[in-house]
Amino acid sequence: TISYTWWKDATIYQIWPASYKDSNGDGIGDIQGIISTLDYLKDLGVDIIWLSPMYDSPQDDMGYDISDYESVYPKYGTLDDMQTLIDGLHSRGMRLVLDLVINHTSSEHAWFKESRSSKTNPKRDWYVWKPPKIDEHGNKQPPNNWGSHFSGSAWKYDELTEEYYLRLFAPTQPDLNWENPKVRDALYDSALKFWFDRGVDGFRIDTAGLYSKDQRFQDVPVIFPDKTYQPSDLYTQTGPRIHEFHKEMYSKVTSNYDVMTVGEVGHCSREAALKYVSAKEGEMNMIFLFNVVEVGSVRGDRFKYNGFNLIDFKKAVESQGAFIEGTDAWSTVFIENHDQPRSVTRFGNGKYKDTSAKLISLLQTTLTGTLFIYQGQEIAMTNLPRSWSIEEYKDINTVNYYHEFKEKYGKDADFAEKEKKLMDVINLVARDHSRSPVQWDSSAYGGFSTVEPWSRVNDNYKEINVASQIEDSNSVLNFWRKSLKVRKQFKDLLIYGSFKVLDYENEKTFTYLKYQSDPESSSPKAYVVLNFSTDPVKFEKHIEGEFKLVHSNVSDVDEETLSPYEGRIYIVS
Ligand code: TEU
Ligand code: CA
Repeated sequence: TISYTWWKDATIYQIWPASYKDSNGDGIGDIQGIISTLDYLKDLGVDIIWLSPMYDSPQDDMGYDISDYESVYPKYGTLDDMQTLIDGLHSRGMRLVLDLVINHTSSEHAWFKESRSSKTNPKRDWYVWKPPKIDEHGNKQPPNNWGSHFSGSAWKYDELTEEYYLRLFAPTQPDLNWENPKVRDALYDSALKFWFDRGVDGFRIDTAGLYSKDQRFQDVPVIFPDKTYQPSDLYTQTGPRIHEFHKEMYSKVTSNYDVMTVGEVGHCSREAALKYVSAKEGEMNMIFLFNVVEVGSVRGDRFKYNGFNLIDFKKAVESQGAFIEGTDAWSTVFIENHDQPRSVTRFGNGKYKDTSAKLISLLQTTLTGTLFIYQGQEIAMTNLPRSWSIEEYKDINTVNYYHEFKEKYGKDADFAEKEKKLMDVINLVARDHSRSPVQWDSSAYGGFSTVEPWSRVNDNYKEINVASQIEDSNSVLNFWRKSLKVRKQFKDLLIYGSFKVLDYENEKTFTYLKYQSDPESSSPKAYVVLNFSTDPVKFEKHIEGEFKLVHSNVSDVDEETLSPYEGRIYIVS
């Protein structure tokens, strides 16, 4: 039996506030800009908005460095604007999910200012402070060899009290000490309850696996031959108390509201995933795993990229969703977000841009789990042009990586060649590609703003924008609108169904079944056929039965052949 819930049925649309829509002509997106598009989102088929951090912040990591949980970054708007957004969504039968960033705060947060002020301050152990290690030359060194996600050591030395503090991300993102119950209770009050009491319907929980650190703080094995550090998720996803902390947060706060939580864990075992999101565990409702978005990447280093292949992609799709089958757990379907490049560039093909974007829509809308789409994905916004230089990239992850790379190899005779290779990878996988302003129309700055925006608009805004696609029945936007309707129409198969790949070894096609009872039974199934290649391929009927075509991304469907990047959904009885 299927247990339907609003957060399983939903299509969730992620908004990156800085780049979505500028309503007051200061070049920065804002909450009033979001409010002005609610009918557009409703009409697209969006049920819930996930709004990335809009709290007060120095913006070093674009809002994932929060200086006051109970506030709004002034350039985005006010607490009243947030209430208008919440009410505007609820009046349309829609909902709002915010971003919960509680592994760390900004170094500008009042808590950290107190904590760093002296070793005896009552908030000293609200963060993770350690004395330096003294090396054989008598020099101060970090307490261990942990590496940051944003390059360099995971420890920042603080002159005032002559100690290091832990920062798994930027030096201005000090990790909170979750071992301290006062920290946890303060977070439950000001990061969670404050917003739940204003009608927020849930949270996307940032770095949900990192809060519990092994308190021995031992060195970890260095895994890359060039002796670079590895990021925290290779050793802090297995913190001894992580499930205890999530159970406490659920029982003390989340369980008291009709809300949902989705944890950004990224990498973990199947057992851990089931502990995080089985209903009976009482931790979180669903999980973001990075299997699909990291196909071809070297684990732990976004910019060490080995290239895409379809077989790995099929395995990643299956492992990200099928682990919940036969359990009371739930998962997510996504292929873009603010940390990922544009899917049509990464997994599609610029020469078949619209067709491959629609193919990705067929894939995403036929997979089991809660579906997330990212702003601009619905109109097939692409990565930034390869011609743009490193100066156009603003994301701390990209900028730090480039500078560290230049420090390391800048004097090499073949640096120009090495730099070109790195720019090729940055041009494919940097987080900046999803953070350029949304292209609303062909007017100046893509209709995002009336002045030059904080981040350069992609050069192709005249060809790719919402306005030109709204009226075009053959546009990617209208294809997504239909795909979302088809997903709901056959939700028992497409949202809640089981999954079986039929062509694992095929290097060009990705074909699978979605079904309710078992693949052999005569009950209706969805039969999804996707050609992820530039070649026409033979259409094979892997199963018997009456085939009814319900959606495809080409107008003339040929019985024998799939054209390049053609996809089809059949219901087979
Ligand atoms: O991301 C955590 C995370 O694992 C990724 O950021 C990844 O490690 C990073 O992109 C480096 O490749 C969450 C947020 O999604 C991200 O935007 C924040 O920068 C990060 O946490 C810190 O809050
Ligand atoms: Ca603005």
